[in-house]
Amino acid sequence: MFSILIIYEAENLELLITELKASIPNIDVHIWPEMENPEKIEAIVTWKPPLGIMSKFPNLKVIISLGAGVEEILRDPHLPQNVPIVRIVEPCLTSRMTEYILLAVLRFHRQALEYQKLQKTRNWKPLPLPETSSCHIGILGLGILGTDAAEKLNTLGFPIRGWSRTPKNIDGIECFYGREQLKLCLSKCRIVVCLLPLTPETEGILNRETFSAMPQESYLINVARGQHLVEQDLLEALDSGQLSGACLDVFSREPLPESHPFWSHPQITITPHVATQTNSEYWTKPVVDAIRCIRAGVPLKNVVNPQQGY
Ligand code: NDP
Ligand code: OXD
Repeated sequence: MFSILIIYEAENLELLITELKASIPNIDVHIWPEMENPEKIEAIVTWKPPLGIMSKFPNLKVIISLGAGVEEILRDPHLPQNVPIVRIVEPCLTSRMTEYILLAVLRFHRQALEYQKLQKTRNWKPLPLPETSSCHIGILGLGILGTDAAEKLNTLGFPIRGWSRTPKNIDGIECFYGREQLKLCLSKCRIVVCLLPLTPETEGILNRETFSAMPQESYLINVARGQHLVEQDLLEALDSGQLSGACLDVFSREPLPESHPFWSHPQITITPHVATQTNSEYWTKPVVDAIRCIRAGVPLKNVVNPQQGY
């Protein structure tokens, strides 16, 4: 018997459990904190586990993250060193993220907020149409999510600049890499989308210096993590006109406190960490694949590198 422990508070885990049992022979599935013997647990399926928990399972063979971002797993100082961590990579997670980014980009590009204001005052006032071919978009993070968004935006005619840690070569995308090339990458970008993992290198990367490397009145979309953004620097950049607006899906404190100035800021659009999401229906395949690989002793896919932090 191969024992799996799910450490995640979600509704509808029943579907995942039923499908795991139907897809993999000889498994039993426990839901934290109900579990008889931690020594039996060989796989953990989780999202934001409590600190210190991973050290309790001496026979653990794999940790499967239900989130694409794994910083909440890696922050545990007692994380076992030799247990591989795999993270969810799933077509629906990717396409929903791209939908969100397209919505945020087009809302800004096609002046939706301006027209909303004009409508409120019954003002029939056509604005000059923006030129798509000269609206550069910068995508910070050219991984699974960033590459898909970059390619889809590019097919709409936007020139795309992408930034990653290591060099990349992607058809139609102008690629930059490393800290030295960040400012160069940003220098033409009227819209910047953050799709980086949260690591010690990327924390606070959306700051005053970054904003001032962008053209005046540019637009920020942060769909990665709240801790990428220096909040005060954003407020100042909006006040000074360096940025003309921001669309934020993630925040350093979630839920965003009611008293937070972002809520009522006229140039900030807020959504509650929903740029993309998956649920039980979509988790089964990646979780089953990872458990099958571990049991068969074949290489896992989408393995996290704890040293790199993603
Ligand atoms: P990937 O691991 O596939 O891609 C990460 C990208 O970031 C890679 O291109 C990597 O470079 C680049 N990168 C990492 N560190 C640096 C650095 N120091 N400097 C420059 N580039 C760097 O991640 P995903 O695309 O799957 O996901 C990205 C993030 O999106 C997640 O970590 C998560 O935080 C966030 N997310 C948000 C969601 C939401 O609903 N708001 C939902 C899902 C994810 P290289 O290619 O060279 O390795
Ligand atoms: C993720 C998220 O990382 O939902 O998957 O934020």
